[in-house]
Parts: sequence; structure tokens; C-alpha cells
Amino acid sequence: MQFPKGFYWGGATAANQFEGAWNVDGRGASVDDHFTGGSYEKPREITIDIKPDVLYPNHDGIDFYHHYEEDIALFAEMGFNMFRMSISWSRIFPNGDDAQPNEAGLAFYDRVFDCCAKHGIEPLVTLSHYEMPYHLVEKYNGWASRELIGFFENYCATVFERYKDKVKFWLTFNEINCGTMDMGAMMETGLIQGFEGPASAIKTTPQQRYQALHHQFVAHGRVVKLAHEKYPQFKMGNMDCFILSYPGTCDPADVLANELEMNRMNWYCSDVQVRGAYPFYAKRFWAENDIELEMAPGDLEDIAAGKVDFYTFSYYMSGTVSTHADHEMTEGNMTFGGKNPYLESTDWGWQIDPMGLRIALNQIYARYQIPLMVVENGMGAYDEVEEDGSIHDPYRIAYLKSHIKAMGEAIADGVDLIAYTWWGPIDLVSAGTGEMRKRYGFIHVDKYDDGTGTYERRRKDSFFAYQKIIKSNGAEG
Ligand code: BGP
Repeated sequence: MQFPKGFYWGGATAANQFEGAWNVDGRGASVDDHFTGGSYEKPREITIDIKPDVLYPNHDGIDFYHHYEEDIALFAEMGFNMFRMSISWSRIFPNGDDAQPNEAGLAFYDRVFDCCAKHGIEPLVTLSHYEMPYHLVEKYNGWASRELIGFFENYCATVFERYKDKVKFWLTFNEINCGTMDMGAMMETGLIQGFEGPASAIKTTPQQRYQALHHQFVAHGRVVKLAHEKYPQFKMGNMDCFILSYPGTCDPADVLANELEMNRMNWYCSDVQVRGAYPFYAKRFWAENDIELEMAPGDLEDIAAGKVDFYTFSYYMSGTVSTHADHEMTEGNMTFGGKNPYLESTDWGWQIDPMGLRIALNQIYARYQIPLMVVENGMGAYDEVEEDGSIHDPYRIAYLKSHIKAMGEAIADGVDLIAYTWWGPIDLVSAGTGEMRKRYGFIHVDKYDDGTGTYERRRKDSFFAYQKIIKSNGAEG
């Protein structure tokens, strides 16, 4: 398959899942620090007091904070020319509403970006990846409060000015559309004030969730406007979790139900962020879900100013939607929708669907006609380290190659796809379960769920497979 010249190949990470150093150099606690580790079987818990040693042995992530030079060198060895990472908001503003930023936090990302530049790697930076300073939860109940808009603007203005010569590509909120679900209410929007207990027990109303999202849209709009006015070299993007779904049968009722689900899950947020306005179907959706958004004068103008320059998304799996009572549902950790008898699943129940990526790319491009980036795609799996230290992961290589082939097809279809960053090029902590043993990396990290491990990095077989693919610009996929 022919990928365009200058195509960006890389990997994607998030601060809270791999940096560690959570209480170092003036960093404040983030939402994520108040989650315990968990597993497929046992959901994560939310605690008001931080209990890192007892319940969350993965609090230190993979200690990227102290290993970044080694890790970025390994990315460069694979041939990366793009590295997606997030800035930890509470490293910069420990409480979120502080008057002054934390210089030590700012200096850390200077070092990381300089290291990327040394290796010819373009950073792609997420401003908020499933976290915010916990103080904003305690005091304001996260994005429930309009006040968050100003705090987020201030944080973004600070990092834009600081890194204006080092970073060109920015994403505002990771998987913003997950805020439409209870799961997102914990990580994405921080609607967990005063809550303690299993994360799966969090319950919010559509009114609360969509109001919080409205505040995020306004914040996004203001930040994109600032970037476009003050830093013309910046390119601003959205980030959505794209869950392609198919009608469970050809019953028109299933086709319609799937259309509505696609609108709710996949299009609602990106329609706002790409087109700068709430979509035509929003009014009926709000009415049917008892949502009455409180808007302030100027909100819709701010949203209109938030049109992104490129569209980005994560893609892991697909699902099915049916109105039939006997339709079988998927079982697993954070799976979506019904089973598809034509697809296999990962050990965590995620239905593997490379052709779905080609379909998704075509659907998205047909709708928006702006450059696209696949900024997360990957396979969580159990890996075994052999006695000689090698790690054979043919399942991951197969997943990688099949999705690259699908992207090549989409490009041949005419889709303007410009980047691919594999999720977790180095093993890191799972966002959904808080565990280490769900590994995505091409690079193995000697770190285990009981808190043991040397943090040593090792190249898996997939490391060399991806290296080859990048070297041939996708031809050897
Ligand atoms: C996405 C998140 C990532 C990442 C990935 C894999 O939804 O943006 O942060 O973690 O999913 O999910 P998990 O870690 O639960 O396997």
C-alpha cells in the first residue's frame, strides 16, 4: 500500500498512564490519582484520600518522568516522526485555579519536547487526557461548573506561550465524546465530587453530562480561537473515541436505531467541533432525554470559533446495534454494543475489525473533508517474557498489519489521512482497568500489578515489525 510522502508514523500515550512522579516537583493530585488500580474482574474504585501504596501499585506508571530520554530514543529507533503525549494539567497548575504556574512542571515538558526535536519527532499534544487537577473536582465538581472554562483557558494560554516554538499540533480533550457516558463522567468531566466507591457505581443524569460537555465545547472554542489568532503556526484538533457500529440485522428498525446510536456516540461532539455548531438532530435528542442546556450569551459564538483544522480519533473495535431482544451483547471491559458473529475479540472482549477502520475513515472523511489522524489504535494483550528476555507477540503484529492495510485502502479510496499513532507504543497503565498486565507496547516494561519490577525496557517482536513498516512508509504492512 502506498502511504503519502511525509506521513506521520508514531505512538500515543497519556501523562496519567505512564509518567509516574505523581507527587514530584510540585505536581498537584489529578483525578486519576484518586482511582485505585483494578482489573478486568474488579472495577477501579474512586477514593477521596489518595491511597497509592495500598490500592494503586501502578501509581508510578512506567516512570516516563525519569526515563523519557531512553524512551524517546527507542521511539526514534523504530522510526517515529510523531509522538502523541499529554500534558498533565496538575503539573502546570497543581490546583487548577492557582494564580501562577509551576515552573518545575513547565520545565519538564521543555525537556521532553527538546528531546523529541533532537530525534526529529513532531509532538502531538493533548491538553487534557482523562484528567484534571483533583482540586477542581473537590471545589467545583469538575466541568459541572462554568468556572472551569476560565481555568482551562488560562492553562492552555500558559502552555501555548511556553511551547509555541516546540509544538505545532494540539488536541483539546481526549475522547471528548466519552463524556456522554457515566464512565466519562469520572475521567473526562470529573463529575465525582464527594464520591467514594466503585467507579462503575457512578451515576449521572444526561442533563449533568451534556451540560458539562457544553462547558467543554465553549472552552474548546475559546482555546482554538486564541490559538488561531495568536499562533498562526498552530494546528488544532478534536479527539473522539470512534466506535463504529453496524445494524444488528437489516430490519429497518435496527438500521434506524444504529443511525441514532452513531449520531449520539460518534457524531454529536465532532459535529460541534468540526462544524462549529450543534447538529440538526440535537434538539430532538435533548428533548427526548430531558436535557435543557443552560447557555450564556456568547457561548454559541465561542463554539462557532472552535472549528478544528484536522479531525482525530481512536479506533479499537466495532459493535452492533439492534432492537431485537435476543440480540447478543458483548461482554468484556468497556465494550460497546452487541456481538458481531463475523469478528474475533481480544482477551478483554474488544471486537477486532480492521475493515471497520476503512469504513470509519470513509464515513468521517465524507462528512468533514478535512485531514484525518488515527491517534489511537492498538491491542491490549497478555505478553510473556521468554527466558532469554525475548517477547513474541504475533497477535499484536497481526493486529497492527491488518489495520495499516485498512488505512492504506482508505487512502487509496481518497481519504486524506495524514497520521497514525499506535496506542501505547510502550507498555503503560490501562485507563479502563488501572492494570499493567493489559499491555499494548512494542516495548515491554518490567513492571507488574503487584508493584514489583525493575522498569527495564525490552524490545518485543512487534518493535521490529513496526520499524520495518515505518521504514517502508507502510508498504511492508
Ligand atoms: C482510550 C484512551 C486511552 C487508552 C485506550 C485503551 O479510550 O484514550 O487512554 O487507555 O483507550 O484503553 P484501556 O487502557 O482501557 O485498555
